[in-house]
Amino acid sequence: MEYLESNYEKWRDEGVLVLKNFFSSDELVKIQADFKRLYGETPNSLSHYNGNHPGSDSDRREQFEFIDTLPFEASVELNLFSLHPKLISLSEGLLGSDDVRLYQSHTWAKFSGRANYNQVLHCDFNNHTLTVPSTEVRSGSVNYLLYLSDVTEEDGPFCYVSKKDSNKILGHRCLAVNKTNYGALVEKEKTVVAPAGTVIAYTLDTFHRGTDLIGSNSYRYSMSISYKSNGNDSIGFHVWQVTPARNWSPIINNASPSQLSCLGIPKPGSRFWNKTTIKQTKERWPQWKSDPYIESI
Ligand SMILES: O=C(O)CCC(=O)C(=O)O
Ligand SMILES: [Fe+2]
Repeated sequence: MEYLESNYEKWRDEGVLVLKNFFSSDELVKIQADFKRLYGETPNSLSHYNGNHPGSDSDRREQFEFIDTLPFEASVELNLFSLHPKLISLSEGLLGSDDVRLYQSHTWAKFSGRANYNQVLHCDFNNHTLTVPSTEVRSGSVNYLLYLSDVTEEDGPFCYVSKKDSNKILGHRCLAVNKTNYGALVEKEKTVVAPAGTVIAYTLDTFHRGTDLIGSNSYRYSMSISYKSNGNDSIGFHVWQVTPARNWSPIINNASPSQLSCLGIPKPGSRFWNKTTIKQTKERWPQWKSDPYIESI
C-alpha cells in the first residue's frame, strides 16, 4: 500500500484519490464479460433491465436505469469484486480502521443517447446519512467509482472539485452551492479521463458530478461502492439481510471470512460462533466454508 502512504495527505486535504490501473486488465476480464452479458454495449442489446429505480423525477430515473445491487446474477468474480482484498485494504487504510463494512455495491451501465447523465456538482452525503459528513476523514466513509470500461472525454467521465478548491470558493466545509458561486466551482472542476481498472475514491463532503456520454455509440461500465468503519451507525445505504430471495450463494460459498465480515458476518473467534450457530449456518448454506469458524471455537 505504498500509494496510500504517499497519497494520504492528498486524500485528507483534497477528498479525492484517482488510482489509475488499480485493477489490471487481467483482473477485469471476467468482470467485463459479465457487464457485456448483463447490459450489452448498446441499450438495444440489453438482456438485463432494472427500470424501477425510485427517483424524484424522470430524468433521475433514466440516469439510474441500468443499475443493480449486490448480489448480481453473474460470476463469482463479479459478486466478489466489491469485496476484493485490494479494495478492503485500501478502505482500511483510508478509514484508519482494521474492521470495515461494505455498505453500498452497485453495477451501473450508461449509454449515450439513453438519458442525460449530466448532474450538477453535489456531495453524496444526502442518502448516506441523516446528518452531515463527519469532519474527520477517518470516521467518515469512502465512496468508490470504479471504471470498468475505458473512459474518454466522450464516455461520461466523473468530474470533481478538490476540497482545497471548494473550501477557497465556498468557505470551509460548505456543503451546498448557490447560483452565485456555482460558476467559480465549475471552473475548478477536474475531469477523470482514465482506463478501465481505475478506482476513484472520494469522501462524502467532496463536490463531484456525473457527465453526459457524448460519443455516438458510447457506453460506460462502472461500479459504485462504499465502505465505512464497523460501528459507524450514522452511515448506511443497503441492508444486505433484506434480500434473502436473491442469490447470495456465490458470495457465501466463496468469500473469505474477512470478505464475509464486510457484510456483517462475524469473524471466526467472535462470540457469535458456537456449535449451534455453525451447524445451523451450514444447514442454511451447505457450501459455506466453515472450517475457520470451527477451528476458532
Ligand atoms: O457516475 C458518475 O460519474 C457520478 C455519479 C454521481 O455522482 C451520483 O450519481 O451521485
Ligand atoms: Fe454523486
